Amino acid sequence: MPTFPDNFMWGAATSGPQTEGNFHKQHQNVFDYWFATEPSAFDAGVGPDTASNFYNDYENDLALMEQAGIKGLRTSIQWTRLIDDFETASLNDDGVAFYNHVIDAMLAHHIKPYINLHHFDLPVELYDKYGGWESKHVVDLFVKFATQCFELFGDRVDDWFTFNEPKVVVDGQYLYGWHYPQVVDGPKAVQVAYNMNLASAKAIAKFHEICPAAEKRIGIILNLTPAYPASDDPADVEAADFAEQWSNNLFLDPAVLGHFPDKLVERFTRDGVLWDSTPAELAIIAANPVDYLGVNYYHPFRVQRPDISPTSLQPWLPDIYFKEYEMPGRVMNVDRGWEIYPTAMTDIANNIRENYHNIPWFISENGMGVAGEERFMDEKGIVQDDYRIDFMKEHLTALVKGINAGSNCLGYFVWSGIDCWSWNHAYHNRYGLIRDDIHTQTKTLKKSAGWFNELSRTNQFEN
Ligand code: BGP
Repeated sequence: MPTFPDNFMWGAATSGPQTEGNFHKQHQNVFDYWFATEPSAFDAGVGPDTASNFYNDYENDLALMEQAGIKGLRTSIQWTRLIDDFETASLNDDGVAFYNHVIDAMLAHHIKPYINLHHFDLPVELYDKYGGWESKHVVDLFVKFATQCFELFGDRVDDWFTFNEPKVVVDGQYLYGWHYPQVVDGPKAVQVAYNMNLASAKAIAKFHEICPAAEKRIGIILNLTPAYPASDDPADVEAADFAEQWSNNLFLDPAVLGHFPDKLVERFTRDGVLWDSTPAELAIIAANPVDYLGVNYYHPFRVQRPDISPTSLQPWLPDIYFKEYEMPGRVMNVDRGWEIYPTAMTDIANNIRENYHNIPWFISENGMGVAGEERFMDEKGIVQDDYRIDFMKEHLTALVKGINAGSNCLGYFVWSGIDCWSWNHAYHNRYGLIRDDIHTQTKTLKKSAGWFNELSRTNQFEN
């Protein structure tokens, strides 16, 4: 029977922009603005304005999470809610009161808060004025916002994260046009990656000044997608090696080891796209590694050699070095379009143990998004989501292998506690242990919530 260490943290993850709704929010983030100007970019024209109504319903939502055995909740503070003036980081009273209440309510429900500071939600004003993460001024504004968070909530919150999936910001907002501002520019994306690494290190430095106690810890959340070559042909292996560096090590190495991967720096230098950096900034990155890591894992990255020659693609894009590969026979989550490959959990655990000082880490997101869950409701209205339970079992079985081999994994946070708004896909795919009927804002525990509660109580499950 898969069994987890004592004190293993059984949690759930979500984010401010995906749950709160925009009630009383002063500013728009890039998604709010995009929805206001182009609602058709979102599934069924549903935007983040109401989301899961967490702003109004957090007491009830947290009570249900407690019933689901969720002992830790990872959510985020929205920059656009907490701050009135981004230049001075002056506070918004309603925002401060809201996050104070939420944190107090989590503690009252025996749910440990894990607070993240950025979940894709750049204030649109900072894009309009400065180009967002292209700008080092925005790096410093983020640090001012982070400082306010540590000072306001650091007394009650022990566990912090600077960014959720900064690589998705690089890819989605600056490289492939998935997310607003839909910039498609390789060299800018490279600079954005550097700036976000710098912002994380600078915020970590501030955190340790403001919250020096040993039980206070800060990390970064990375979506690690292990890159597997399509074959053992050297050209495929080399492509996978680049994909691993670009997709994973670009943030993992500076966060944990304090420096960027040499191979990547060499390639960017050769291609004339290396970021603008200073020795003083690189020293800040070197001096401020994370205390621990959050790892979001959903799917692997299958890679083959590129079919374009490096010189033919102008302007520069990283795709000159690799191409995604659809492995025949792969198991798919058809609704989300992602391969299901639990073994990668073991590979991630081993990689962190062997190559990253066996740093403490969590699975900070893992979950199964399914469309049309009404189909699976029983006569009492309970979603019988056995597929979600099976998904968690398979991934946890692979994770426990890594833990038994010595990996220092401290917990598992399922995505998500409650069905929430998912960027372009809005409410199409549901991930929650708790169902949200978005028409009535009624919340109901799914079958998986009962299973999770048992897991969290016993630290083990029957396979
Ligand atoms: C991660 C994000 C989450 C969440 C999840 C599910 O990348 O951190 O915010 O959305 O993916 O993905 P999606 O919502 O695109 O189905």
